[in-house]
Amino acid sequence: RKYNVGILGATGAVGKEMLKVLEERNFPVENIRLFASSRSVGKKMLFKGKEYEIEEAKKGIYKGIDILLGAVENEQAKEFIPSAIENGAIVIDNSSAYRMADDVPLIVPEVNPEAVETHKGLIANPNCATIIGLVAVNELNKYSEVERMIVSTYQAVSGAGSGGISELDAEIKAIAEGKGFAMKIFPYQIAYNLIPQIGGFDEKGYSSEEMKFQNEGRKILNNPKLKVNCTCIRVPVYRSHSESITIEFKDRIDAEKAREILSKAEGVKLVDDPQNKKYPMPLDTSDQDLVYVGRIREDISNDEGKGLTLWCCGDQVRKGAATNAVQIAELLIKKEMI
Ligand code: 11C
Repeated sequence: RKYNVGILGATGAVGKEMLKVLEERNFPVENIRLFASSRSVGKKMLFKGKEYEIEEAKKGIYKGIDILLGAVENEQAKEFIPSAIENGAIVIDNSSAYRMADDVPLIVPEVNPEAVETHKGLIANPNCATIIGLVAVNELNKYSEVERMIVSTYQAVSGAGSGGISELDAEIKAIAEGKGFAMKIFPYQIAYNLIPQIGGFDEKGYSSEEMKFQNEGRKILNNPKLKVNCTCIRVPVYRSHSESITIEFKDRIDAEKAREILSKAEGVKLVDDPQNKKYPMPLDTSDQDLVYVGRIREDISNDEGKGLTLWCCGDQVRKGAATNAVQIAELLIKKEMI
């Protein structure tokens, strides 16, 4: 059987990648419909060599769509998704609008595929840094429960959409030419800089992006006691997010055991031979789906031998967003839920 698929926000960085991933993975598509804002109406996008015209996203026009992949901001997600569900579509939404709702499963297919069985028309795709970090720790968590994580993220400009990529490019060019430039997406110059802010800050001084790792991590790992202290940094890298993660486990674990586990973990590529300069780097993980994990070492500040530190990188646009969403759609088919 083939399916009628829609992409809401088809012209953005994630929407474009969703179309590419559907084609690459040979997803059983009967027909595809592409939705975007009125600005893009009439433009065309290619899918398997055929041109498809972009339609304006509106309420009430989703009849006949089996699966709608959402790649719009929260505001548009809230405006259009209820209507798509009413029209009979199963929606897989990449925004954060519904992630923490009780009746909406939040899924990383390598981690909690069973959660898909509880869906009521809407499934949420987690935050990109959370997906990448959880793919890295998932199998270790099965060996011994993760109790606490200290995470620092190094997030690519693509996390802010295609505008983030063009802003970095424009700044590098303007600086090389000795010209001035204006910031639109980021609050400060991102070229040759780091910005320790992604999202707004709460009363304790944590940014919204930083709290997603704990909140979404608790839901995905089904561990309401999980503690995560996260610092999120925007870095001048195009599209792979990187993370330094120090993990505190329930039981003792050593680096060798962790390497053995991660060498077989789904969705992971172990790249861990620092003596020979082999470790994950964001350029190496861009434009593919695996999360690379390396620099695995015992946490020398954990006297009980229950701590590990690792470094991981993953393509934010793909595994952190588009691929994860398409994998959820594949899960629906595999489980005969559509
Ligand atoms: C960023 N991770 O890098 C953000 C963008 O929760 O899906 C995605 C925010 C989210 O800016």
